[in-house]
Amino acid sequence: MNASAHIGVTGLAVMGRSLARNFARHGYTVAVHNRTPSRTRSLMEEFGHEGTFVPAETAQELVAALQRPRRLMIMVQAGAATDAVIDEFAPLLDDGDMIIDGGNAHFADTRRREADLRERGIHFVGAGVSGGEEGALHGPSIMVGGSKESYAVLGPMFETISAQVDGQACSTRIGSDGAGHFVKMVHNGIEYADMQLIAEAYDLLRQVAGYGPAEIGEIFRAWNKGRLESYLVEITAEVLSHTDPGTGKPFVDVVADTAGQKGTGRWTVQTALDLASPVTAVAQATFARAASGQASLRAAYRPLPGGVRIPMSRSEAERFTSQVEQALYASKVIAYDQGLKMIQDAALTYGWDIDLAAVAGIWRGGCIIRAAFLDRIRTAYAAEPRLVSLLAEPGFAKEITAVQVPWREVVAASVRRGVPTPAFAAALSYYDTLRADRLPAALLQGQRDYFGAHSYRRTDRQGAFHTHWGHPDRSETEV
Ligand code: NBP
Repeated sequence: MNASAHIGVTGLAVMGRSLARNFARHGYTVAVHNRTPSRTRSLMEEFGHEGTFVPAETAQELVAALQRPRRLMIMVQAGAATDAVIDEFAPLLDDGDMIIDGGNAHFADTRRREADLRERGIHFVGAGVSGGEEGALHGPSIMVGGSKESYAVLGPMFETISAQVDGQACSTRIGSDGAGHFVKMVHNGIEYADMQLIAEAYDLLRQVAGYGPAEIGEIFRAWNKGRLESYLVEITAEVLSHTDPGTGKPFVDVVADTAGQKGTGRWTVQTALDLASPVTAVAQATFARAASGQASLRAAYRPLPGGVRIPMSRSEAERFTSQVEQALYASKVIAYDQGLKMIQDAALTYGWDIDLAAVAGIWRGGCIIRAAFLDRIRTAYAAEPRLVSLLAEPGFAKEITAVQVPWREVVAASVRRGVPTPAFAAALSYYDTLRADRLPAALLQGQRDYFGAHSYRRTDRQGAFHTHWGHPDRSETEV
């Protein structure tokens, strides 16, 4: 076989097939392969005319079709399937060849695979690909982890097929080994938080302000013209405006209210616990999905009393709507800030040199959390790469200052009326935790010292101390 292909793609389900077509539509010759050959044949039959494809029935054929250094992209199920495919292909490759895992791998797996393949002279690149099927076909956001050498070869290809915003490609090298998959994981965690915040805003507008789904759809449509402009707000308006054709009811009222998840939100929260990164909005969003699925628990709680229901006048509802917009914006800034801080924490732990301006830049297009305000986040980190928080940037600080009253009133209203707002409340509480002069963590330290002699530090002297709680004089010693 002629080694003519610029890249090979193995795994031609929804994502692999769309990415392969995207490469081919941009003029690359793409060798295509799938464990079950019927998928390869159907790709050729349906889309073979879109560009230059080289179909391969076996791993050997696929490898033989690739130009050197070989670029092989794996788009299979994350986990054991990815290991199986690596085990099959790695022995067929040579020094300097590249395996790119474009699946949703856990970053720790990517670190392990990269270290293993580096020993064997192969570049292993963990590329987080966001945007689902549409993104993969028309321009995803690509978060790449791997060696600089491999990005020098792959970067131009990824930057060609990725989404483009203001003339900039939504693909970048995030850092070495698992950095790309880590950032993709946090992207998905932020996605969970953003979706939950939007869902809570809808619930408030419905249950507190008394609007119907179609009216709320219009409200989201209007919000999408302002600072909340984003893909998620846009699709929310569409979903809320949709009427179920079978029943004539609002679509949102015929959908079972138990939310699913594929696990990347959970990974974000699990990893955040390891890093001691307080991504509380992501955690609440993940737990909110879990709570929605607790059928027997919900049945047990359902008869219990809640808050008060007070109907709102039209003008009160309009005022409340404006407050919800402000509270949603503030909470969203906090959720993104938490995610970006988690990336900074991981960068320190794993030795990644991550440019957050570049991360915000590539999230502006092609991915689910694309939003107008990411451009401001990008600008903030470009001006000050070591920015500790978005709220340390004057523009965001000014906005958060301006929404204090509505933000608090919305959370207070939700508590009074008994409408659950776990993510709104978590975001506000996080804000108040970090701005507090003194935290009750001092009391926690006292408790820990009391029952476990864990010791504490003092505000007025250096050193660690323990109080002898069991002694009548409760004397203190330095430990
Ligand atoms: P799936 O995650 O559904 O995986 C199906 C593919 O994996 C098929 O090509 C299948 O081959 C192959 N495969 C499996 Br399963 N086990 C294999 C094995 N042991 N050896 C070789 N091939 C094997 O595909 P997808 O939804 O296209 O997603 C691909 C990757 O992209 C996943 O990691 C996913 O998490 C990630 N991702 C998906 C989305 C999305 O919106 N779907 C978005 C972003 C990222 P077969 O045809 O022979 O069964």
